Amino acid sequence: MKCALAIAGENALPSAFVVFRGFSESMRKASALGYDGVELALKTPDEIERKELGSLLKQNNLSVSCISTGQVYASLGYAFTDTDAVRRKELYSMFTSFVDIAADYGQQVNIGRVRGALGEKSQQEGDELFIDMASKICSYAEPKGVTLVLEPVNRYEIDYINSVDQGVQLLKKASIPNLKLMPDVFHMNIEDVDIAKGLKDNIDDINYIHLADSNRLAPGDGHINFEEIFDALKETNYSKWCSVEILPYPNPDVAAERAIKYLRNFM
Ligand code: LER
Ligand code: MN
Repeated sequence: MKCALAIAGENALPSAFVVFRGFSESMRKASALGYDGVELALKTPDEIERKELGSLLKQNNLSVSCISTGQVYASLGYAFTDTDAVRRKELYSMFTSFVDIAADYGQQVNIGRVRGALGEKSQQEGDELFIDMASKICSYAEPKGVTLVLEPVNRYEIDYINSVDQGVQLLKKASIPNLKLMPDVFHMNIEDVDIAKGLKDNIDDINYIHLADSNRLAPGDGHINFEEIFDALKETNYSKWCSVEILPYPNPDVAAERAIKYLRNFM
């Protein structure tokens, strides 16, 4: 199993769930702490220049685990469930550019809160809007070897696809080969009955896992049972990426260091 750290650009919203901001310095620190890779939480596809990204990764001996897109929703308000044709076109175009980056770096693009809310829409309507957008982006991504990963997010952040079960149902309905699941144990702790069992039972659909403790601090600093989670993952021979997506407390350096030190006990 490989372990990444989620990082963002300097201009990321204060609410972005990352410990470090600024790509160059963040990568230097992630590498020094022993992370295998970085998850790039991007607001727009042009936030990092491709050549610069390549040389930073090489310099620091890191891989990109995934391009994550929470800020596309939080900062710019784009959503897969939007009904506005112009906004849908803009979102499609932005995601194809993310896919282009992922084709060279990471081969995965996340769909977290950017799937959007249901609001007044029925579940059926939401599903149709989501599947329409996901199919188009996944068709573009498929020949480039890129997978999109859908992240169930707890009800206090969004009203659509909160639990792993709901995510799996939507994947079944969509039936898109390069659309997979990305559980986040922080959200599972709120929405799912049993985190370890939920991961184990759905392992065939899972391509990526977000790690944070119950309070979104470093794993080990809350009350999620990580030993049980990693036992379950080991039983399934999970060897893909997991990524640390936590708040920068008590401060960014301490949080990032505590997380990797604790997780290495299980990996
Ligand atoms: C938000 O809570 C989160 O976990 C992100 O990864 C999803 O956009
Ligand atoms: Mn997450």
